[in-house]
Amino acid sequence: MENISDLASKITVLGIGSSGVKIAERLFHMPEMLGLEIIGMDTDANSLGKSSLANKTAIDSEWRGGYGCGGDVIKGQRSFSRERARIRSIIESASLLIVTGGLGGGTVTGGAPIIASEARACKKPVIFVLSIPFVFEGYNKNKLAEDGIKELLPMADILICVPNDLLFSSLSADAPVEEAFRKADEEISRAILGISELVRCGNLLSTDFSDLRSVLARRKSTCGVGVGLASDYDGLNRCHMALERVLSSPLLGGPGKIKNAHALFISVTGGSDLQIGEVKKALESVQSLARKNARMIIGANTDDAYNGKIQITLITVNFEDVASDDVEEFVSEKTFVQESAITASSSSAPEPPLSSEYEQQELPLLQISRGIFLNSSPSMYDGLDLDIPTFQRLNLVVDKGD
Ligand SMILES: Nc1nc2c(ncn2[C@@H]2O[C@H](COP(=O)(O)OP(=O)(O)OP(=O)(O)O)[C@@H](O)[C@H]2O)c(=O)[nH]1
Ligand SMILES: [Mg+2]
Repeated sequence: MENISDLASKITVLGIGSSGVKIAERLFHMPEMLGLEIIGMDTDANSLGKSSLANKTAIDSEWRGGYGCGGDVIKGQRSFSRERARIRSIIESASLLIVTGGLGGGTVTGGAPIIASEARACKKPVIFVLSIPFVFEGYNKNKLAEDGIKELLPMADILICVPNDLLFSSLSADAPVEEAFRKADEEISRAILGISELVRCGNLLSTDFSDLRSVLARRKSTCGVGVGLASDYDGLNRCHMALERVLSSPLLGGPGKIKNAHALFISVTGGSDLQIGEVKKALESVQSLARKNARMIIGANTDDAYNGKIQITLITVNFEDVASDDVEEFVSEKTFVQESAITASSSSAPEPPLSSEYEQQELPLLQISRGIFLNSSPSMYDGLDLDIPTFQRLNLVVDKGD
């Protein structure tokens, strides 16, 4: 693989286990998925049969009889081991493989490490986007998931683990379990779409392939992902809205993840109406929240499937082998970063004043969240969004009386 366009030439998304097939199905029906090869693979013939995926394949049906693994990881491992040749041919025909599913059951937890080892043998990059069970699913499922992560971490190029419990931040307490899983399908499939956008054509701003390769090559802990999609219906400030949604994306785990990341993948995708100013604002805003020496791998695309929309995807990566002085440098910097703040430009951010113990500190007025109005249509009047507090809308500076 020589460059980023080779990596993007055939992106295959492989949904494994009953959960992975559901996520793959959700992705399959998204209008923006064009160009992705989507395959569902499960030991459970019954659940596979119900899927509307065009490309689905029962695995190890001869031995398992199409009954699934019943939560037994060893059975999952054996099933995938018996099908190594088939898995290898999927990997070999892909330029980049994205594997998805929910850890905690037998098929996904047992099968994922086999896919990782085959991808290693083929020297093909593989990204895992896997969910961690809800705590209410019980200790055993969570323990299986934890063991699965330990096994996968040294083998996966990128392992994005999505704790399902994070979804509670965007679910009401009385939501049925089915709705919780539907939400998981939606968030994870959108994240996969965003990841694939990062390595796609990059017709506006091409991802630096050597940077991407060096990040993939390093040992990492699990990664976080945030996706924000906004459309013209969100009003004039759709870029700002998409940024807000990235930061409050349940799968990111809070803006603190950006501050702590050693490397960040950011992709901005829009239709032919995407403005360069929007791309600039998105990139600078994320940059202003990150540590100064964080590696930024950025890409921007236009695609007609996104006409009238803008999608920002952010992946946070933490390296395991970072020297302690690197971390200290960051700790001293982060004191001055506002939690959840989006500033228009990192370069225009004021330097924190050196102050004595008794001097009044600057008021923390950087936060420009729309708060509870985040998901509602803006109240526009005369071209102004009235849900944005007046002092921010008019860019007022508070007089400290100096
Ligand atoms: N996103 C999503 N996750 C699900 C869904 N159903 C279950 N899960 C999650 O995925 C985990 C694994 O469940 P399954 O995918 O059904 O298990 P499996 O890998 O097929 O394993 P076996 O059924 O033992 O063969 C569960 O513990 C849940 O956390 C779903 O419909 N969507
Ligand atoms: Mg199953």
